[in-house]
Amino acid sequence: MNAYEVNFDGLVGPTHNYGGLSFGNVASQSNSQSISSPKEAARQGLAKMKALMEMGFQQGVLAPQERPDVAALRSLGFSGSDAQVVEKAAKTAMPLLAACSSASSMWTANACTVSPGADTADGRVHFTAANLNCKFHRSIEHPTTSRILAAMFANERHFAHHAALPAVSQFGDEGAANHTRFSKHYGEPGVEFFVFGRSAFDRRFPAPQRYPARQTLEASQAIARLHGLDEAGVVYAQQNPAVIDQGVFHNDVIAVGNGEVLFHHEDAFLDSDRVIAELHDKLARRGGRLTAVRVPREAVTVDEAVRSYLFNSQLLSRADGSMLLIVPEECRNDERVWRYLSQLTADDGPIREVKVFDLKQSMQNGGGPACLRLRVALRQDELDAVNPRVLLTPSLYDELVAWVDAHYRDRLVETDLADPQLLVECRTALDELTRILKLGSVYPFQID
Ligand code: SUG
Repeated sequence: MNAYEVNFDGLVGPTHNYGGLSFGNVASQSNSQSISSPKEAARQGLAKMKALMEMGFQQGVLAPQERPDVAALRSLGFSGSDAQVVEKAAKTAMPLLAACSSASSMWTANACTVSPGADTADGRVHFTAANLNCKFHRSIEHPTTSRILAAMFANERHFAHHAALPAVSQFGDEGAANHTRFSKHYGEPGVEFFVFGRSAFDRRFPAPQRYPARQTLEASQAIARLHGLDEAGVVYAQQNPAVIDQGVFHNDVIAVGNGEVLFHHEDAFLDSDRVIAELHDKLARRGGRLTAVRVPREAVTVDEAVRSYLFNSQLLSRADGSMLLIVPEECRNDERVWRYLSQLTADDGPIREVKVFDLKQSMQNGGGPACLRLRVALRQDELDAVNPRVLLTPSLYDELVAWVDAHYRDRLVETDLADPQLLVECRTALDELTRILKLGSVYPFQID
């Protein structure tokens, strides 16, 4: 049976703004309070989705969240009508309103961790929503994420959904941004690679000194258990704490893998040789042959990787077996990174082509091409069980662009978040979106 990797890209929400909310994410901090354009951001994301669809890849779309999150503000003690809640928060606690207004769910690589049916004990595709509990503005995403995923993957025979792990730092979980799956074919058993930043209980693992390590070993292990993964097909690796301290807040900022290929910086992992050897052995036992494309620091420094987001690229398998790398424009603007990429595709390796996309609106908050998508490997029968309205077609693309143009603002700054009209605009837009994508009632304003 045919099997595919389907990329579900986050549709950027109407409140996209630069709140400077993510300590440890260099772009988020350095663009704090810049003027954003929600309309442009959403259009840039949709343009990438359309381009991939036109290249013949399976492309889906994941809906944004209701923001400002009035329920979260109420849980923090703001009261009155919804407009009053927003108004009071703006007056007395602007940072809280900014956090509750973030459009951060656009980075769907952090929505959940997915294990394909070929890897799990019960043969179903398993999803665990990420608790994202390292940052308040992201920790409020998972309840709605779970409802949206359940509306997209609604067939219990094929799909199993798990609630987010306990929301404490010991189980800090950032979803697929720290999870990679290797396999010879998407429909066959593969190797799931979990990269963690620290251990909650085992002091032998060194922690970063400057910036937080968001993912714990214990969270990754819990997900492997929940998904029913066989140890023979699981590899754990510690991210190098030194690179976290240089701004690599997720593994997907320093490595990307797909099929039988791992594209990584030489400083990405602690004990790198052992990690690559274990991946190689376990994949070989699954009938695959790992190719590790290791980028030396002489060619690209960690700092250059963080600035250009070279590794936050999408590594896609083409029909002829070769691979295509989708990179952000920032890679072309960096002379050394671009030179490296030109050399990479000229060599005889697996990556044959590079395509560049303008994702500046998302990039300025530290979200590149790979952050914007959630990968789900599906066999044909599983793909047939997905809510068909969330799979991109030329007509859905047109509908979504028209929807963005009708509802999104061209420009947003922090003081606009205090405008109660913004809340009304967002709810009107999302209500219409749930009809376009046939999601049912997934937002708090539709349920409560
Ligand atoms: O969690 N930025 C996100 C970026 C997530 C990128 N995702 C992956 N690497 N997979 C984060 O740090 C910034 C929001 C702000 O500052 O307004 C933010 O949340």
